[in-house]
Amino acid sequence: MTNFFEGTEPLSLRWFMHVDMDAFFASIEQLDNPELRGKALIVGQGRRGVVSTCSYEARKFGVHSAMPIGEAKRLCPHGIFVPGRLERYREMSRIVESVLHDFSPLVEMASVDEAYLDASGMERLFGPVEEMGMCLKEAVRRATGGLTCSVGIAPVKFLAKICSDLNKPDGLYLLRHEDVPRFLEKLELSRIPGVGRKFLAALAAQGIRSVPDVLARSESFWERRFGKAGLGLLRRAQGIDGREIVPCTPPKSESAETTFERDTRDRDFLRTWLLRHAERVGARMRRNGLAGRTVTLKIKYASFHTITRQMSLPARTSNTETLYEAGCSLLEALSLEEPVRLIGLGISGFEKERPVQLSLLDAAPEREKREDREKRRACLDGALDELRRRYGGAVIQRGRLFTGKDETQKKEGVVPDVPVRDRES
Ligand code: TTP
Ligand code: MG
Repeated sequence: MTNFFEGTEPLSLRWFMHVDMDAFFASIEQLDNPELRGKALIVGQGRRGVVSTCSYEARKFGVHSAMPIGEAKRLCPHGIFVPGRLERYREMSRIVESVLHDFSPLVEMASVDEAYLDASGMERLFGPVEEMGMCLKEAVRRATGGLTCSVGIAPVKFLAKICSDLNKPDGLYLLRHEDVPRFLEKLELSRIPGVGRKFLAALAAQGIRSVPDVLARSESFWERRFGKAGLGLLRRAQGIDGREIVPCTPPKSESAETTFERDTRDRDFLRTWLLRHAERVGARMRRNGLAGRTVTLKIKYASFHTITRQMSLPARTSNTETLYEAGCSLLEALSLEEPVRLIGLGISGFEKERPVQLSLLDAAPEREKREDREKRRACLDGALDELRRRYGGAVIQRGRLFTGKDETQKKEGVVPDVPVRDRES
């Protein structure tokens, strides 16, 4: 009988994967604007600002992150300088994150462009861990429309991170368990996390310049001389890192609320604000791939008395219009005995978005109608999100946001942009 696991790593082996996008901000700029491809591109804010990052073409001239823009201009006068679009980078980051979740249930986003995954025991799904890494790189490339990343795979977290940097860009480096001692022996101390310039100088003053030098000293030496940092270095030099993946927990609810300059009983005005909140909350949910079921209306009266009203939708949604309708029906049920000072709209009961669920309580024709409507709304939201992503939030506005009447609105009828307080959470 053949062994089922023949040819694969034993399942008990731990594998950590570190994924780091290549020249992240600059690559996104080059992806969105083909004219920038192959050019020395520097992303950084303002003439007196610093470089956020630059393309690999610019790195050849010595430009790097955190360098003053002025210096980058001196080193690379023909470079193209762009200010950067954080919102777009965050959006890409979320796309990458969602790809990573297809490869492991344990994903930790360590920053906007890097993540750790627990890749242990995935052989039956993806084949040997190296193949899983290749598959993941391809999936990231496809989902982002062409961005590359570099992957490091190792038995512990800190080694995985070091490895992802070794074959950049578009690299993959696998450090096998049996190769760890040899790898560490040759590892420069400055590559070990926690070993900065000062620590390095202090070590050099003691004649400690390599991992074997570190291992040659006793635990009590490290504790006595360098305390916690010393013991930390000794552990790393031994290849020890007990840190596990800390998965990011998605938000449990999304909401937006506004306090008005003047208290109001004008229902049209309040509905207009509900639509605005529904747009913001809906857009955030769609960006995060979430859909919720419980809609909450919050009202604070002039006396500061605050009430909330909730309703449960027949199915999870992230559609602006559906949220808005739910908010309006909750508002309709209120008598507004006092003028309103604040209105808020929230949604909870999240789950990752998936096809609309069937409900046994829903009569079939009704359900079909609702599902149809939800699909149409999702198309509209998708189109609006895309337009705003490309051309900015102000490029397109729902008609109703122009027509709500209230004396606090500007002449052209637009809801004021900056009320007293505006909050999202
Ligand atoms: P990094 O992963 O450090 O850099 P990178 O992705 O641009 O390049 P590499 O291929 O070497 O990984 O950082 C990710 C992003 O974070 C980077 O694109 C821009 C931003 N960033 C800053 O804004 N300031 C900084 O000082 C650094 C280091 C990064
Ligand atoms: Mg990077």
